[in-house]
Amino acid sequence: MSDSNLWNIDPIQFVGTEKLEQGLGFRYYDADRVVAGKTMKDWMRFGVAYWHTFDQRLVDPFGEGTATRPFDSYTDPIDLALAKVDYAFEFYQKLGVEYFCFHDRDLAPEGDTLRETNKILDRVIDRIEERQKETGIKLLWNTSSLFTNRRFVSGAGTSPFAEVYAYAGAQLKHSLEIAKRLGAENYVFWGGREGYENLWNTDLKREQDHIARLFHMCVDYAKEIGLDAQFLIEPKPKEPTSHQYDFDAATTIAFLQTYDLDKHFKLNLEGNHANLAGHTYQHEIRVAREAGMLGSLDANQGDKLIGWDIDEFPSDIYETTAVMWEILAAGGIGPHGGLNFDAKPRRTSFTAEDLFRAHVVGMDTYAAGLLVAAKLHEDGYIENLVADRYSSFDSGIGKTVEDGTATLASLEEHALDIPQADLVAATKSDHLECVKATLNNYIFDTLGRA
Ligand code: XUL
Ligand code: CO
Repeated sequence: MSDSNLWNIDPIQFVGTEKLEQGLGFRYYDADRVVAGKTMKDWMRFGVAYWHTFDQRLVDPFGEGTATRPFDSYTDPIDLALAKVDYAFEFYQKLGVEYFCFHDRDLAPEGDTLRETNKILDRVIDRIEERQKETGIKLLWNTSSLFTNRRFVSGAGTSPFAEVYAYAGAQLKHSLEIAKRLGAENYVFWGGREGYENLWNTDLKREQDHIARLFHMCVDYAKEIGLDAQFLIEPKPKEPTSHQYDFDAATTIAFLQTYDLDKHFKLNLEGNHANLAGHTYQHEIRVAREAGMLGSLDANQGDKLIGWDIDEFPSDIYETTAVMWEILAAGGIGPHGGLNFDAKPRRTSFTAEDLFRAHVVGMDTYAAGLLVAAKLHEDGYIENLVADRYSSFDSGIGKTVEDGTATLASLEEHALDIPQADLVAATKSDHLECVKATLNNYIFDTLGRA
């Protein structure tokens, strides 16, 4: 496997910062380089997304696919499905990533019944299992596509049609068996159509009760078959439905707590989804981290000028710095998490080589973000600034709030006679513009010397 050359490309190497022009080599990502006590590859655990990298034809809502791929000449769908596995594993090896992710339906075409579909799928799973054994490449997570096929027009676990719900459960059962067989580190649930188009014809409570039941069935079945993958829910506020139940991290955590599922699930957070919810990626990660619910990350970025989920490869150093700062603060990405490139090259960037280039840029931008974030943590710049900002809660009246002894009466006694001028004097400017400029300086300075 390792000396095959299906892609007609050499393994991607670390080349360092000699040249300014970015090509097919890593400037910053040096897999075994130790940063903040761990290798770069262990901090990030990069994954390749099967659906984008091997299936995506680079369509957009107005145009057909532009992608040219080395397996385009296959005409038989099953031959193609099997061949793609070989292309995929060579791709992971050439790029130097150790994880991959897939939906069941990314891998193989469907038959007429689920029994037939499972049979076709299992042939591809056999091939994946062989390649995993040969290469040591691991499954970061798998998932079930419960949104593409027409039957899921009104959802799967929240479908108003019981037959469709039952089918979804049956499909999930087989997907969990695959997770067990391939040793998945996590198992993801993204509710592609678990939401509504219109509230007037929707029984919101009944739909949420139904999907919670389905999640409990999954928890029970995982226990039954001895599957220890971490279960993850991936929030997204809209698209394809106009409102999705797993709107954002906070909403999803509340749902999990309401239905007594929070012990069994964590979150898989995605940059572009955060933006669609009106948040930054850092916000979503912070909310999950503080709640002990950070599971894994889908690495991509949105675009300020386009309102939909464009799944762009990460190239924004400010964002990757923020993400890696949170990950360093958490000590890692969840118990079994990684950075899965749920991303595709732009439609204009259509060659097979562009697939490698796009991943290289994503990995490099995260590696650069890690270097900057590690320097920030080493200096304690953010920690000190935040500790100072809240220091009035370390003693006096503030301390009584944090130790739980304050009451409205004690606050009144403290505040009743304080003159306005003293209250104004108790507030301090945060010099926010300088904080932002300091972050710029950390980026320029750290990478300038990387
Ligand atoms: C869709 C999305 C999915 C999930 C897995 O926006 O992010 O690809 O990651 O179903
Ligand atoms: Co995703």
